[in-house]
Amino acid sequence: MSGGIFILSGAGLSAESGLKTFRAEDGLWEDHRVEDVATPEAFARDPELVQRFYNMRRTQAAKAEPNAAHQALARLQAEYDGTVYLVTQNVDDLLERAGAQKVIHMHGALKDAMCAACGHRWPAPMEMHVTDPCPACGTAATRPDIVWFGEIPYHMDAIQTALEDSDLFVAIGTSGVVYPAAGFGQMAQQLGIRTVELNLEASGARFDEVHEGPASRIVPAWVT
Ligand code: BJW
Repeated sequence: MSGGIFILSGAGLSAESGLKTFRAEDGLWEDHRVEDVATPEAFARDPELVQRFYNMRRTQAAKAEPNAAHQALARLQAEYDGTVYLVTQNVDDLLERAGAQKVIHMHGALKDAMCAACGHRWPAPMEMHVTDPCPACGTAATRPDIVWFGEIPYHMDAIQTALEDSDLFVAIGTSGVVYPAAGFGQMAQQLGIRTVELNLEASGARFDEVHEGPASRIVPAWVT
């Protein structure tokens, strides 16, 4: 046992910063389910619609401020006498803006653009369009650097290593329906790691300990 703490966060962490979750009743975007917008097929079918979705999300995320839960996690990472791995499914940068370091963004980041033709990445402008040329190869195949359904999440090797280096797994504000992240808790249990869920409402998955309530209240309370 190394004493590492593995924290997996989801949309519930940023909900009180004003960023919508995906599967709440109000989680639809212009009547689209996330599965209909966040797929390579959706991008191929209607790239401008998908770009508008992410342009809107990028603007919202830039205006949002970290909440008490982001701040508590950054404080925990700075003060804990061991490694706190922050693995997030969120594409906002609110953990970093709260002072967190080395955040592992397994589903990509709104602040980055990617060329679908050559894979080059660069900082995304606030408004992206499919006609924008890639600065490296010149092809007009610009897309947000986001992991869509059917694509392989980022940093899976680092995530596995972090899990193996931890003896506490904490899931915060995630519904636990999207794989592979949904399987991390079970992987932790198989490794003999204690599991904790902090969520507005329990997800129903098996955890050793569950705390219900808004992240801005229960995360600082748990960290203390
Ligand atoms: C609060 C709160 C407050 C609210 N305080 N809490 C069948 C079986 C198994 C797998 C599959 C399958 N069919 C298809 C798959 C694969 C698929 C998948 O899992 N689909 C499921 C829907 C079934 N997965 C994939 O395709 C992934 N890739 C993959 O599997 O590749 C294969 C592979 C993997 C590994 C190695 C090798 C190969 C890719 C998934 C990409 C997900 N992308 C999205 C969108 C892009 C990002 C973006 O635009 O932001 O990521 S989908 C969306 O869901 C987003 C999120 O990151 C993700 C998770 O959602 P999250 O964060 O849990 O949010 P919600 O809304 O669901 O839940 C909010 C939670 O917050 C709730 O619990 C609330 O209670 C709580 N809450 N307010 C505290 N104030």
